[in-house]
Amino acid sequence: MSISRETEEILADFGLRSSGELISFSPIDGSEIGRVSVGDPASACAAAEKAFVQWRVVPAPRRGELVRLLGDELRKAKASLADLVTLEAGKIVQESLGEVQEMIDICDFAVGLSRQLYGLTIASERPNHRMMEQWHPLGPVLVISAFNFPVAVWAWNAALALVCGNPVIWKPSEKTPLCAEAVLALVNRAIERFGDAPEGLVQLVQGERDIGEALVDDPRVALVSATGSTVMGKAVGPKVAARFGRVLLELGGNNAMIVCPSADIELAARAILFSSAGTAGQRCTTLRRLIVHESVAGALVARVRGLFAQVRIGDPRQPDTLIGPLIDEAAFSGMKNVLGDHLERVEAVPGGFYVRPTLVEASAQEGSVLKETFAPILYVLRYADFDEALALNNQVPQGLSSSIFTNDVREAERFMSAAGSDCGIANVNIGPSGAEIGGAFGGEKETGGGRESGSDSWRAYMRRQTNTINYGSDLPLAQGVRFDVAP
Ligand code: UN1
Repeated sequence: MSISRETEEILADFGLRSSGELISFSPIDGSEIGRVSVGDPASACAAAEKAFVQWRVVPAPRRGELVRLLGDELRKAKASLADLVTLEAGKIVQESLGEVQEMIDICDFAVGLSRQLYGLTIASERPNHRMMEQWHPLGPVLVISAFNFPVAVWAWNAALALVCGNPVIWKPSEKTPLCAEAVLALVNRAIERFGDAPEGLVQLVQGERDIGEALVDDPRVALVSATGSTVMGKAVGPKVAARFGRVLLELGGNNAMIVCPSADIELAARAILFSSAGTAGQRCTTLRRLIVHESVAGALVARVRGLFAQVRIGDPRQPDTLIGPLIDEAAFSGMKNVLGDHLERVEAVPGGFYVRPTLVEASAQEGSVLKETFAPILYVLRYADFDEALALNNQVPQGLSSSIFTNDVREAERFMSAAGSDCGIANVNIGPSGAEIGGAFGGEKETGGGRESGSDSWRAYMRRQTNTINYGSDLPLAQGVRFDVAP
């Protein structure tokens, strides 16, 4: 069956038919697999503003019920949605299933959270006074998502935004519009079962950059949560700041792994394969720099080279494939610009861009080693002294994820200490990618500083209100200030 026919059948499962001016291509063979219509940012913002007025007063646990129903729909449609992710984003089926599971997990998390949007009670310095903090809904949340996680990253944001009382507008990557349509179909099923959600609570606005920009500039959007390149973030951040809106940025990573003399080399090699070559190197958490102690470098590099030579690259629908295609020709050119003739293209499926992961021994951390190339290139840097390894980990503009392989507790603890890794994520004896939803996800420096998903990331989707209540018959002022009118 052709890829477009396969896509058509899956879309039919979601009650969808392809039509419109925006074309989706499958990275598997470059063929057209469907079309969607470009959305209207202004009417979406107007509808979201109206929906907000109703949704913000719905009790949070009831809002959680909608997210519970969404999780239920996702469980039922897990296999078909994963297949669509594979067809449109080129991920292997295992990873696509994992991505949908990540959506289910965050829904479960958000349902629990809908009964735990806690504020503090604060001891007042004044007699007969009470202080407290409340968390109120913020307003419409715009989610800009990238092709590489075409459904999960939206879910991290949407599940939290909804229980926090906010409408959601989704501008997905123009490379993965069909996945977004399918998710919206599931949202609509959940909304139907829920019964009385306001119209316009969850909207999809398809389009290219101009559509994203119009949404970003709209003052009715209270929070812009954007995932993508640092270049995109540099454009979005100042625009939103100029209108005093809120941003949550999850941008580029240039993630390292330090491998120490005491490390379990076989474990490290397996983690390196998954984190550098998995998803064809197209995760923001992908391992891009291997900082390895000179005493173990020879053995580890040989082992990783062996794994790269042997890993199965090809059609992501095949169960034994570990590495699918790059998203498109532009991604291939980006990799070619760095590797030149060292780039090994794999002739897997005609029309697709399949590449072999490539290890590059770098003598210094400079040039392309400092940049995020969204492709499976792994730079190797050798170190002699642990301080040098830590410095190399941190001496890049990005600060998303990092990891260390060591069995020396001092090295592990130093790596996670205030003077250690400067990244938002620092792992021990696992690679830098493949995070669980329970933790806060995001990073520092050019990664943008935002935190999504678990822990207390929900606070970014709410506004904090401090309340002081006087239940006495006097009016004492804070700091003991006297301001009395003479009798
Ligand atoms: C991304 O690439 O934008 O930690 C997100 C991971 C995934 C999320 C990656 N859970 O690799």
